[in-house]
Amino acid sequence: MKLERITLRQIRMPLVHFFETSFGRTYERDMILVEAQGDGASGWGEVTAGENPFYNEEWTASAWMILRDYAAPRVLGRELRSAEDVYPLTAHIRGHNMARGGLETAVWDLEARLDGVPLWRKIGGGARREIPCGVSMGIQDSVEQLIEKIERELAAGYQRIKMKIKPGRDIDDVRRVRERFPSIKLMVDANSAYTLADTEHLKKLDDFYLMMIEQPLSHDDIIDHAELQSKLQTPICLDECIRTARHAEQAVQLHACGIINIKLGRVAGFAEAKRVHDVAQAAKIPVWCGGMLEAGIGRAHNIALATLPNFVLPGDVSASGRYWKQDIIEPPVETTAYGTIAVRDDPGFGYALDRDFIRSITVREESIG
Ligand code: OSB
Ligand code: MG
Repeated sequence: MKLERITLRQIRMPLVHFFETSFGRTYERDMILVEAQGDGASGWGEVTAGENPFYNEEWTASAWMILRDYAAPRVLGRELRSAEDVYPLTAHIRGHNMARGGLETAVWDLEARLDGVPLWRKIGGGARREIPCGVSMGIQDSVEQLIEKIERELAAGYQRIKMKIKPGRDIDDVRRVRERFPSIKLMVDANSAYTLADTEHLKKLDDFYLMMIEQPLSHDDIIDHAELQSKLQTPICLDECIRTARHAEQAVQLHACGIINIKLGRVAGFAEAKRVHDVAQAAKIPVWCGGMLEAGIGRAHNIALATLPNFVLPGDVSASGRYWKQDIIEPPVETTAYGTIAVRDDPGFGYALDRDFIRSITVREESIG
């Protein structure tokens, strides 16, 4: 397999409802689609970076430059034995995993299409025919609003609820939600809003039999999480700070978490995501697939990833309609009445692209090669 051309397209899509985390509010997404062309076919990937460098160091504009000036030139024209080769070819770039991952996942899709097989098969998945789904609820203007929205998501069948927390919107909000829904699978995500000085405060969360507390401490920390985990009954789930399989190994060694959230972009694509998955599985740590408010391509890649065997917990991958009035794929991602997404068997990521719609929302386009 040899890449002849890589095309970047930046698309802009308003969210159906704003999404608030401890680091800010998002109303509209600016995403880069990566089309990798070679051997007479095209594969597609999506860059999951945010619009600002607040979740990690990347944002849409930085990802564009990394892809154009560093990642694409390192892969174009090379004879690739498989998509596995992309990760080492771009490993010279420090950080910028989401930019690298946008290209890497496109090459996996290309390879699957060239072989005429679904992406989930290409990556070694297929442990389940339907993936279990939860939803991630942003911070709302009031807890009443949050409760109302949770009611709707539970009625739609979603299997677990994640609520975002931040200082000032944590213990009391969680208590209200738990009182209203005594037996649902409930978890919280702090997106690095606390420090070890908040240990006594965070221990109050142990009263609400949460499934897990996601990334309470710094985005780049593992050691303090180990310290905090030793004082909490609730399992810690790591997100931001697990950027490589080596980080997963270190988290295991230090007992820093009981669960890991795997995001394709954060770990630079499928090859490293599989290695993180394998490290966690060997340590008997369950994993689930996180989300970054993806459009259809990223969502479809997440579905393929979540068919690997150790993705045993409901993830943050949910229906397109929760985010978009119209998605860039056909059909949109939909869930069953009992909160799962059926895995598709079409070649590659399994959905058709709505090219006319993509063209209509493209704000920038550039081809390399
Ligand atoms: O930490 O999981 C996170 C969205 C943007 C940035 C970080 C996170 C999230 C989510 C949303 O929780 C998951 C989704 O619904 O796509
Ligand atoms: Mg998170």
